[in-house]
Amino acid sequence: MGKTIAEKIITSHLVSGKMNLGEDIGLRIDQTLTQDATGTMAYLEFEAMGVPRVKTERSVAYVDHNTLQSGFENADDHSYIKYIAKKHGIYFSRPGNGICHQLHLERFGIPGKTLIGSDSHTTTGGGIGMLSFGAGGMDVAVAMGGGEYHINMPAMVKINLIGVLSPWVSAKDVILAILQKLSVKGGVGKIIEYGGEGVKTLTVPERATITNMGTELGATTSIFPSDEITRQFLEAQGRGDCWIELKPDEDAVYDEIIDLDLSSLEPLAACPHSPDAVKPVKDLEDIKIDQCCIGSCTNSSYLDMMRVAAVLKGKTIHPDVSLTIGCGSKQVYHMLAMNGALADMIAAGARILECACGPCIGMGQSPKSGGVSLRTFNRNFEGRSGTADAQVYLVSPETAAVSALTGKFTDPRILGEAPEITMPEHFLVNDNLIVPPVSEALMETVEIERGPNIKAFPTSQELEASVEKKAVLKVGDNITTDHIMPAGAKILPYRSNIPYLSNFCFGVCDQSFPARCKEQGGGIVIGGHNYGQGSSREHAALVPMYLGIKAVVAKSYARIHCANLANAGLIPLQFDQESDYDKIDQMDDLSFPNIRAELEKGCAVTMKDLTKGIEIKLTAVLTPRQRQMVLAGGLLNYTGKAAQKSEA
Ligand code: MIC
Ligand code: SF4
Repeated sequence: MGKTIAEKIITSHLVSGKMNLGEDIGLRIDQTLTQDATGTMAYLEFEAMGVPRVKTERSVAYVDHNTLQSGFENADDHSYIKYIAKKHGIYFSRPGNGICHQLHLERFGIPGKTLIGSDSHTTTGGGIGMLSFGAGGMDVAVAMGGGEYHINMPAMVKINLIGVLSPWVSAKDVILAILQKLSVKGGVGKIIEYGGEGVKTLTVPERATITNMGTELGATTSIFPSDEITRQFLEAQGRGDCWIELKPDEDAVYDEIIDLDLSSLEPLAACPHSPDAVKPVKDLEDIKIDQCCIGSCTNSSYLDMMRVAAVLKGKTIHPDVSLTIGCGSKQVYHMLAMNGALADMIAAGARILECACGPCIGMGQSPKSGGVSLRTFNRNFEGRSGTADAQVYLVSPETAAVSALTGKFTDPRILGEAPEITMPEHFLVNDNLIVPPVSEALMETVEIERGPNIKAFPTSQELEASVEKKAVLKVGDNITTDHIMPAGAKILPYRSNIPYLSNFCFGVCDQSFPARCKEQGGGIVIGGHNYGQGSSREHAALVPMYLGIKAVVAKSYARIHCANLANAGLIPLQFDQESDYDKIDQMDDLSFPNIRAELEKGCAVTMKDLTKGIEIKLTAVLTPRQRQMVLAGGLLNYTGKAAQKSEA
């Protein structure tokens, strides 16, 4: 039987398990990436493993998230990461160089290789034919140490692209159309592979916009073939020698095939507060706007920026709109500066930001109270912009640029003929902000600097025979990691300080949550469907663990968060009967009388609601390996135990 592209890469990287749908498989990881907001914790975990030099083919530490230095904290983290990189054979991308995913595509990504990154949008690498996954920091630490990365073998879905995009309709509209069709849960447990004639009409950065937001579909990852267009992109980056061709076998079998006619698409917008609340831009045209933000790992390529500059050229932004633009990389920024496009943006009145995540993660540029903000980003979760009641819409760069001129939602097709913008034959390559690893002899001499903000990561204990706790919080469907552990300029600087971060846990839903956990000595969280969607931040598991949360009981989970819970030693439990969710109220007394023995046996878990006097059956959403991890109190304890066993 023929193989899909993803199956081919999995086959060549399979270390353990069988490629049967839903089964736990372990993959060899060729490359890793970290960013600074998750990286500090990942490197603290890596240090705890005691591996002198990373065992991957390439590991890169980027600094792109916490770049607003309004105190010593972020600068301390950057410095720590710089020294860690030097000591352990890791490439270090300095602040100012750009956003990890854009940079990885430009400078390091290789078709056919595996990549995991401590950031959920690592899936961007699928645009260049990499099998790339977002993962928790602990998983990345293990991969850097040469360990396998575990996933459940996903289903294979093909999106068959037909036709060509109409003028002013862009790759962002393609993925928004898919989100409209499939929803934020539509990709769970699936790898989405793009194929069909339409693939040839999309450049690598456009493909990367689509694979980037595969994360918003909940997909395990997304991937495009590696073809002539991929080769041209790599050659233009001076890396043509890494190209290989990758395509599915003629007789590859997919679990599902979805046809998408590119020529039928129109400019779209995801409305507040979910990436799948998608409507045509033309239906929103009465809405006045306050802000437009262009950039982020979704839409900050050279092509995106040139299109924006063409719209802005010779015009002035609307008097009521603030327009910010942040390029994805120094390469893009530099090229715009050289060819005059940057001057067109500045002249039109754009506020140019440094090459970093910036407003996408609430690092500045929060909109005014109740403000309407059009963003070319990938997430519009409530409060993520830093303004609790802001109305954030996700759109293409073309829609954002033209709307910044008119002051209201505007379909870019009103502009008439679209400018002809082509991919450059050669990108401007200057890697002077990438610090390569040093020699083994030098590595040994490196002393790591640790600022006072860097605290040791919290440790967890082995699981006890039984657990009795209160349901300290009950939440609904689609709870994001931004709800559980908010980000933003005020909190992000404390990513390496779990005790401080714990004061903000679940702040978006209920500000009294941390205090209640302290009063009650921890507890259990009750959730709905797709619990933990969004970011890969393991802080959304480590912080609840620090507050004494023992388990989450939900209707279903998002993949990365579910793995992060297990890594932290928390038990992700799922209702066998969804209607049981309605029977539990916040502050009910819950008991799990045989939890340890049940997990050891791998059987159903019994929960008693002592307040209601009822018994509820649950399933632990854990692979056999994860069950052992949870019993040991998390991945680090488990890895330590496994090491002790092999020494004995
Ligand atoms: C995000 O887009 O939410 C982030 C910030 O990039 C996160 C990582 C983090 O929380 O540091 C992600 O997507 O994984
Ligand atoms: Fe950065 Fe935003 Fe991309 Fe996350 S989604 S990596 S915050 S640009």
